[in-house]
Amino acid sequence: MTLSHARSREVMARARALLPGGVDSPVRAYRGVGGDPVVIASGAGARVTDVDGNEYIDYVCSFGPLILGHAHPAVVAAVRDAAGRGTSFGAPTEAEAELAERVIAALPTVEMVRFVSSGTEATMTALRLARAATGRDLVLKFDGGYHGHADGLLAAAGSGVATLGLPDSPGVPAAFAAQTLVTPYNDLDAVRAALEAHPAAIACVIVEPIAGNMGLVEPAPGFLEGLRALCDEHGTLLIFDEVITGFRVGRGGAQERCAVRPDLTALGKVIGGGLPVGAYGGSRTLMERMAPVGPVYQAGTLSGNPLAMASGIATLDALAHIEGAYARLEELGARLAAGLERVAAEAGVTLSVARVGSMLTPFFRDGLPRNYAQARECDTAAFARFHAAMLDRGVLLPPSQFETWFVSLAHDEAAIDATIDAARAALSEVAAAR
Ligand code: KE4
Repeated sequence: MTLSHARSREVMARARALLPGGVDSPVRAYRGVGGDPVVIASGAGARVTDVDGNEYIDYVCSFGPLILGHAHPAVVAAVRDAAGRGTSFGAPTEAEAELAERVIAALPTVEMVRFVSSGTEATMTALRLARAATGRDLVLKFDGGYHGHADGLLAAAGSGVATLGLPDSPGVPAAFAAQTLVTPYNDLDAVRAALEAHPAAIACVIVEPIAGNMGLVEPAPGFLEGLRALCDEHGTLLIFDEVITGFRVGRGGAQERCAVRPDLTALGKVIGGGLPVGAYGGSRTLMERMAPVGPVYQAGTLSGNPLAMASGIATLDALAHIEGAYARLEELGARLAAGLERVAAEAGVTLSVARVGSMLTPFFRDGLPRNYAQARECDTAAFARFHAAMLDRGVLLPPSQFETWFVSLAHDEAAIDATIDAARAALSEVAAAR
């Protein structure tokens, strides 16, 4: 049964004349899977409805923020209530302290935090703070790690592991990219080599403690601990980019699960509950280097916006008051992963499913990738066929093999089982298309 997408196509034709690719963020344009994106009209719980009236079980979940599902009553009420009192003041509000207290109470290494409006701002500022604190200019990131679109973080790996980065986008000056070293994820030797090749010159290592932007790639045993030790040895700060994992893989994020203590943490997504919020935090000593207390500058007209704060507070409070929330997310994620593996085996399709809690990525390759080079070996054509076949069966997946699926607390066994049934048929289509 092929769904009608006539109205989506009409809206996208109009949007393409107004917005590059008709979108405000490139991944939404479906270049990773081909075909036309569906235009979403509304969401409720685990489902979204497009402008043609087609309903989908949703695993995009806004790429992570909607851990409670769409239009959660408590979140909607909090945002409506805040809006009625005014949307922005350019002045301190109590809600910022309210959300800050919740974030600090949850994260073992965060004594002080500052809110911004996106994950990009959070990581960009964390790097600036690390550079100011160490007096060093170079930073190190990992191939396949995505930390937002700040110039210095759009750097691709240089020729060797210790060579300086190259621009990963036109418009990024070579001089900016050259301040960024890029090494393979899960490769401590490469990090050690880079630190030794640039003694006392690397301000920080920024890492996704559970990588979500290659698809989901877990840290190898000892990798994060090894980064901590190498950073300590070289006077380099360790930054955990927990924009995805913060409050997603547990109340204390990945840093609580792995018991590795970063010097700075970047946050976003869940702490805004679907409204624009990012944050960075760490020790009081480090954070009080930030203006107006210290000299390191960062600012934002809508930083700490009352509606975004209300959404974040409502989301974290709902999470905290749902008995066994993370155990439930683990249960639903495990059910989905096991079902996908089962129906792939039935269809004779090679699929390796990576999962941590309610984050998962089925990789169309034999074996779980340990880094971006291995993730890129996936059969992305097969993923594209799978994505289209699932869409046609009422399941909305992130439109790229290199993204992570998200399960929310609004998903239930019926939604998961319906997804697995759709996957059984979709994977048969993939197998037949070979
Ligand atoms: P934003 O600036 O998009 O709020 O956050 C940037 C960011 C930082 N760190 C991590 C680990 C991230 O995953 C992101 C953004 N994630 C992507 C999806 N993989 C957002 C989706 C998009 O770009 O449209």
